[in-house]
Amino acid sequence: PRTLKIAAAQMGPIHLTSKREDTIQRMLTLLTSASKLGAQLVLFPETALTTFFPRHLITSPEELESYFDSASTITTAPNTKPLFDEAQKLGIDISVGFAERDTDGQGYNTCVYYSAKKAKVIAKYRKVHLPGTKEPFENPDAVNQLEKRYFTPGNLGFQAFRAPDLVPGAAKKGAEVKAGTGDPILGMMICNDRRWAEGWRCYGLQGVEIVLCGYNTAGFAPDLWGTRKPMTPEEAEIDAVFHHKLVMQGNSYMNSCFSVSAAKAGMEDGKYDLIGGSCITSPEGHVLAEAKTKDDEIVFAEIDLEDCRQGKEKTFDFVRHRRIDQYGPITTQ
Ligand code: CDT
Repeated sequence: PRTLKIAAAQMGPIHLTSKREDTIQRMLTLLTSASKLGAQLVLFPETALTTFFPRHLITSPEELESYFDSASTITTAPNTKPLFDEAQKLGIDISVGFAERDTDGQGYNTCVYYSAKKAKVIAKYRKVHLPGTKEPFENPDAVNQLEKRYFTPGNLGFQAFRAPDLVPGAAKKGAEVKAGTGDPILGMMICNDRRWAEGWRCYGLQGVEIVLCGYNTAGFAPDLWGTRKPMTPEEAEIDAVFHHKLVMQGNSYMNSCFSVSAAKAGMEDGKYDLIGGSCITSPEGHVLAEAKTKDDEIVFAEIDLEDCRQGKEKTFDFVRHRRIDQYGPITTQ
């Protein structure tokens, strides 16, 4: 077996007025709780360090910059370093989402994977599917999602990577290393990406064993989601959680991988409700663990990566059964 203890660190609301030190302190508390359960890998949400600021039209450049961090200094900047130091001290790998300001001035909705063993960031992902609009909706009561205003679509693709020494004894060298053996094969995506089969399949084709996905999903946002039928906020939230779990379970099954999803949940900035529903799903599509609250909470499961093999080698056996000559439209339109 290649057993691994993994966790989603769901976070309750973070407000425009929240102080970074307080947010980091909450993340440290979550790490401590995860460590007590023996977690070796913990996923934090999308834009885990700030409120989900793309819901606001921010006109002050100084204010806008206060929500961005640099990927090159994320482990060393005084207002984020304590998180990575603690992860290293506890020996826990972490994946953290944040708004990235690149050296070329572009903004990206990014997450990094920090290896405790290597004491450094070993992988970075930039959100490909940016939802929402560049301009606010005309409806003054609409919930905006100005990701297309603040961010550039991700340009790093969906690159799976191995997490060194995450599973003790699993590492293998050279020709022995193939999917299903060796260090765990991971992939990261961010929120809206989870609804798109294409990203999952890119990871599936690289033998991914665990997909990590942090998210901020509005519970009620008819201008964003569309209004195919009128719903109360309560009904809309139930539907949003349903679709969240549907895509995590369905895509885990179709790519024979585990998934971990971590929400930023609850009422942010006084009136913007975000769904909870952080969960861990199995390669057979089952929910192994899920959040019970919409606040700071660790969702934990002990998994065996060998469970990916049934689907990868039998049910789907991608190499044997895929018919790539029939899939042209996927990349041509
Ligand atoms: N943060 C983020 O990507 N949220 C989106 C909202 C979708 S609006 C149609 C999500 O997919 O949950």
